[in-house]
Amino acid sequence: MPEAIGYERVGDIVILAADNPPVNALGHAVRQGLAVGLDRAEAEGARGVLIYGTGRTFFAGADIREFGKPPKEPHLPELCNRIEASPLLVVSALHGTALGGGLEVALATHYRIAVPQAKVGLPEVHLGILPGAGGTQRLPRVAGVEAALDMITTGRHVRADEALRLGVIDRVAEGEPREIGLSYLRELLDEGAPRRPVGEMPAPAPVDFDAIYAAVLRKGRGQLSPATAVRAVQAACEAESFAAGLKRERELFMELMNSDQREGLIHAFFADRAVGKLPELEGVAPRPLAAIGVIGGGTMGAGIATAALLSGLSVTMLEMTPEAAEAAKGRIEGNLSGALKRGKLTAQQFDNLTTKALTLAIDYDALADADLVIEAVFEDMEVKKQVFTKLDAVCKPGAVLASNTSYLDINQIAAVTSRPQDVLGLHFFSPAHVMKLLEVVIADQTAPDVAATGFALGKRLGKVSVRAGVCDGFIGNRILSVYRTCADHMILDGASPYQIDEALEEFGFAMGPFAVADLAGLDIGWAVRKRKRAEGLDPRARDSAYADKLCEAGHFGQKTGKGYYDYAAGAKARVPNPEVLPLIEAERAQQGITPRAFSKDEIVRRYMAAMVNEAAKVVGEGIARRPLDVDVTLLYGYGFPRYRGGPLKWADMQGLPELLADIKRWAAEDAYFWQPAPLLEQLVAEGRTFDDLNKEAV
Ligand code: TC6
Repeated sequence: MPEAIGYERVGDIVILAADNPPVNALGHAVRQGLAVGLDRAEAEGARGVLIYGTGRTFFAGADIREFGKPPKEPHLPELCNRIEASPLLVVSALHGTALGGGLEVALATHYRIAVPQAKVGLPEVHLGILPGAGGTQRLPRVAGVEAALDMITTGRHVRADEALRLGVIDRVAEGEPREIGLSYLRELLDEGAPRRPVGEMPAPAPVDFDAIYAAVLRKGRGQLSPATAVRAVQAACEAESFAAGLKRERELFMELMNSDQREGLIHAFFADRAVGKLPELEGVAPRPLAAIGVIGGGTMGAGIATAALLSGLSVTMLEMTPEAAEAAKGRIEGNLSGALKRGKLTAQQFDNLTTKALTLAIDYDALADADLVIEAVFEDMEVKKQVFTKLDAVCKPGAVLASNTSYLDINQIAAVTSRPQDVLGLHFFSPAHVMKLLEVVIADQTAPDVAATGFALGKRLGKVSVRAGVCDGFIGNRILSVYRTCADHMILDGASPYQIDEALEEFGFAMGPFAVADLAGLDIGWAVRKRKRAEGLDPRARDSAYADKLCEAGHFGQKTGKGYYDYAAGAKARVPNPEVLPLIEAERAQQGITPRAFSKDEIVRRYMAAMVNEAAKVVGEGIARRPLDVDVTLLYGYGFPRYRGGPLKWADMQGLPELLADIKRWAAEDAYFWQPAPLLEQLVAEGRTFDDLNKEAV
């Protein structure tokens, strides 16, 4: 008997206990252990079998690391059918997270009991697949089509009380899974309860699956797995038998299993977990964090303060005047009232956060006791230097001093203090209490425990933290500025902002770059352009002034009601602003450019090649440690479609030689912009991929 499943006999009951840390994934040894255990229980004349998991959870799903490798028997669907067909009474006892294949095993048992804290779900769609071990056939039979479609297409985790209401489980009880499972099974045996195979239950009545399929497909913005799962649930209702439904589920599952989207989503799953693992910080304890200071209460500072308050930190908000401090408090209250409305905060908690945990101040001395201070003041080096000089004078020894700058050189900022080892960048994304990404920017002299404190803060705030090195724009904004420039070049050469947005939204971006610019505020890009021109542009760089003219006319995007789009009818009903194309045409005429047509395919290819090429430079220079750090940055901060895995995973799947060939071809038109990244050239020459680099770095 493989060790992954323990076999224990208690009277006429056999207990099969999974022991496969950390999450009892249903890998080969576990599946085999369950099958062998069941055979033995039947051969030894037991009357009932209890399945549960030791450690922190019931089975959290199939072992994702086995995907893409040759499958080994017993396969999970057959195992589920085997469990269901057992002549013994089989019960599962759930705790932790019974997810994916884990819930499918539970649905194959005849009765299910769970502890109140347990959660169940079929999150396979987030991995680009669908529940392929009978979940799409069994769940609608126990919970009804509507609930099954909701759980399967959203992948959401359902708490035990709701699962009980929906009929997914049969009972909720306090206690250890082994004990509650045993007493439930004993009770069922004593009362002579029958086996209850879900596969023998009647098929549910069909609904309008075509309409649901279309709605789910639209909502998924190109992601196929949720919509394909609808077709599998349809088979539960319409196939001529349970077995025929299972067969259809299998076919649809295999279609998804062999898709690029599955590869992209599973890459994203592991990249999420790898990004915070930094060998250089292993074993380094972060500094204590209880009270933080935030300087500047604009949108960004208020968002950071909100996130910190929600995580239980006390916050001192420093502003220039009492009026500005009150305005900052108003912004924080506005942010928190969202959590209040959604029921995430009680009125009492809201009051505590805004009165007790938040302190307003206009004097730097108020920051004397802060463990960590984040400045979110105006994006100007001189202003930042003044702030850090003052912080150096008042903050206690060992306090971490952080800048939320999105572009500026943290080394220069650190140099004005007497303690550069305590300084780092913490680059949040707006709105900071909502956006998941945090770039932890490590400067030349940042001490390891200061870096560890940056990551600890990110974890506490529920962020996905990525380590970045110092350069103009760090990982995300540096890459953004290059692909945005590529979009600007396409506009000069003949594409329209609307065509570009449409092509990229079809590719899967949440919003196209021009819609994003309108949302962020066109004044931001304007300020960056002015700064770069003041620093001196390379004479070979193409520049254009049409976007400046839009700003000069007072059009800053959504906040002024007009930008690339006109928002008179609301943010969602964006319509092209008629002033934009004439400005572009005038610019082309002035630069002597004859516009040409761009296909959507060319737009995507150029935009993505610019992104990948700069990303390769960012990795090659060590600004990002691994390609996966870039992928995670773009996924969480820049609306990159998760089902494509991130730009460098996408590049691997496209083929690096083809991408490099495109870049070299375009270099003939603009050798300055299209300079191939040395790392990309190296990988192509060696026949390797970005993912090879990820694997070597782990
Ligand atoms: C499926 O079931 C398909 C069935 C059909 C078949 C026909 N496999 O997230 P954490 C690892 S699809 C392998 O940090 P948490 C994870 O990589 C599956 N490994 O912990 C990490 O490893 P590391 C459906 C897995 O407490 C460690 O476990 N199920 C798997 O924050 C700890 O993970 C899902 O999609 C796995 N299935 O969250 C559930 N799961 O330490 C996916 C985790 O080496 N998992 N690992 O980095 C989760 O959502 C979460 O892991 C969690 C625990 C909620 C279970």
